[in-house]
Amino acid sequence: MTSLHALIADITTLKVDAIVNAANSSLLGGGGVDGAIHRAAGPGLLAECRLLGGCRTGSAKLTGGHDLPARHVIHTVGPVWQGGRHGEAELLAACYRNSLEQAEAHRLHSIAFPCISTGVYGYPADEAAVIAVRTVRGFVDAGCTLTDVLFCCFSETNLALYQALLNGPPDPAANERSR
Ligand code: AR6
Repeated sequence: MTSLHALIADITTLKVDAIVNAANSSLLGGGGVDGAIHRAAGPGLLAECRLLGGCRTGSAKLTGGHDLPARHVIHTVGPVWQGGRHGEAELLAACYRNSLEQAEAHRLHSIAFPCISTGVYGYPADEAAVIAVRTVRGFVDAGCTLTDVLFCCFSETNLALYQALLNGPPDPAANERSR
């Protein structure tokens, strides 16, 4: 059984098996949560990222956590919001699913997600939260190694969105993960 929780925190402070980074396709750092993760992890993270050859939008790659309290970082690249008709929802769902696949492949038990794409990339926070919760529920309901999935919010607004979704009725659109 996997428990899903939302909280407000700086994701770089969380002592979990993996934190997820909302990166860009270079994987070489940036602003927002990406910048915060690289600052807190130290130069070893950038050195490891240089070996990865970037990452496509919707995909995910795992590194060590270096100086972070988290053991690993799962880097994923969210879609840039372009109005919603350019496959953004599918790509955002793929970020969550592929990050969870990485966690499961490494037999991790706890993972924390930021609100991917909702900062610089401009994805509407409410729509992004629905996709995040739906995708994670669909994945864990099919059974996995994870015991704890945290939605790490950086604002009260986002926290309220996640709490409403997590405490609300089951989402009929939460479908089984596709492998
Ligand atoms: N802990 C948790 N959440 C945070 C933190 C933090 N320390 N800092 C920011 N957030 P963003 P994106 C929240 O812009 O939209 C970078 O330059 C933030 O409030 O970090 O996917 C990358 O290199 C927001 O809710 O990521 C890419 O170029 C969420 O994290 C680009 O930004 C995501 O905001 C990716 O844009």
